[in-house]
Amino acid sequence: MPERRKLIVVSNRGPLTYSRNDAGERVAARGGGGLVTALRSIVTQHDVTWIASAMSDEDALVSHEAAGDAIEESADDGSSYRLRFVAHDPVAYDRYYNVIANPVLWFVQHYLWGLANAPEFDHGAHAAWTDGYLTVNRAFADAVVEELERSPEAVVFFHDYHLYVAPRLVRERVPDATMSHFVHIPWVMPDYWRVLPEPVRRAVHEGILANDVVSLHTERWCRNFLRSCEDIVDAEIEFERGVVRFAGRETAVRARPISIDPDEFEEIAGSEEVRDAERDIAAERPEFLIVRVDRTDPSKNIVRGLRAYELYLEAHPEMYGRVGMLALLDPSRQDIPEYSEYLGAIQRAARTVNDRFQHPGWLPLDLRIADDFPRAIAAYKQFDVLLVNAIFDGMNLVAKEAPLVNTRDGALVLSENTGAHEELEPWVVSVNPFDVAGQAEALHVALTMAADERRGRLEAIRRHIREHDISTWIEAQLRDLDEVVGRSPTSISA
Ligand code: ADQ
Repeated sequence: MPERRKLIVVSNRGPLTYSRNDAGERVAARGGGGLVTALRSIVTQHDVTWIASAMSDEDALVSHEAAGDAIEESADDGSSYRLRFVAHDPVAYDRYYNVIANPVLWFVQHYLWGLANAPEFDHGAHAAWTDGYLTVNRAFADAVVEELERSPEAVVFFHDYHLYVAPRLVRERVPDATMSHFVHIPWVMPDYWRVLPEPVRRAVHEGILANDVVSLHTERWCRNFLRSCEDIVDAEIEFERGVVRFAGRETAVRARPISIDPDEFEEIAGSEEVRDAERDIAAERPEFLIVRVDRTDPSKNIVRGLRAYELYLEAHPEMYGRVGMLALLDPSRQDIPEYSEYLGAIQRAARTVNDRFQHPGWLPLDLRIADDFPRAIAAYKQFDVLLVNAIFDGMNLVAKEAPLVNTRDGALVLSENTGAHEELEPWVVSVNPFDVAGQAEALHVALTMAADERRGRLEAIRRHIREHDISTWIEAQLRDLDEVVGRSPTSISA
């Protein structure tokens, strides 16, 4: 067993959120999303204080009742942890989340703009930066500083693009804090960061460089990070060692690919709810089933994936009636216009496929837009081909989860721009996310791959995931922190 450590985990979304049920009682629901899924196991292994935004009115009330302090919570397996909600001003939070974090930073870090028409960084965006993103980051930094006063030996573990500025604000007040930041999404080339006004892109880089360690999923994102630190804030870089020197400090940059908890996942796959959903899918499925599971996010490239399936059907009339695609899409970020428009585009593309090809007794594409986790896991068990064609994706956990529980020796068609591709490349059918003709051909290759070939590849993926699971990921990051702790300030200010 690894040594138990005091950790302060800081992320926008917490592991659970409270609401009231019909009887007026307070109930907790598990938070969704890749980050929370991945981090949940950390509370069982270490002494964790988790700082997160109050997402609901009830969360804010919980925070108010605790006078802003943490409450004791327990994980599914009974291990206890401290949970501290930060209740933000609703207008500041809306600007931070719905104007800057998701429509700006997420879009930058997945190259989602064609620059001829977007973005326009207007007065509203400038105000959202100063009176939204910075305000919320300041509130997070205040909470971290208070927790460090309580437990000075704790290490701080920041997560993701919502919190780029907070580390610097903590460093200014607690110079010897030990801090690490994990970025769950890609890091883009320096010139794309120049879409953002100079003070904004500078604040992002200066903020994150206040950490002792910055980790990303892949070597590719690390290289981009090092290059952009050199270019945007003129930092001194040692590319070979993965070190950035800036403002008299050193930051180590490491590739630490996130993973899953295989045992927990197999348990979920065997649950009653998932087996019920699987029976439904099995009763309706055609001979060959292509599956995709995504949030309705433009970065996931769903529209091009549907177009590729249309091209595949056009080229393979022999498969009519025998093949089907099941697209399980969790509606995401619908308060943001780009996301609601994207959902419309998905529905139109789906309509085109079915209008062109369906005939009595055969629906080529079954599109389900719903938040239905058990059905998603049931589909993981049933696919013959899993399609993951993201434009860019930090890792993509679906590509790791689904092969683990699949029961049909299914094949994985995987975008070369996902973090998962850096690990799984030898065993997947690789696709370029923009090449819809190539994706159509890849579907054909995957659907006609010999059975022993499919089985061999799937087993190799499973072995890799078991050998590189979520605890490996967490322990690697704690080791990275151990390496930097104890460095004297003089030895780092070269
Ligand atoms: P996401 O963009 O959310 O994550 P992904 O990695 O595919 O993408 O994770 C989605 C997760 O949600 C999976 O664990 C999946 O099982 C789960 N899920 C699917 N349907 C669900 C539902 N209806 N309810 C709840 N959960 C559901 C971001 C980055 C990724 C990175 C992860 C983790 O964009 O690149 O892999 O964080 O770092």
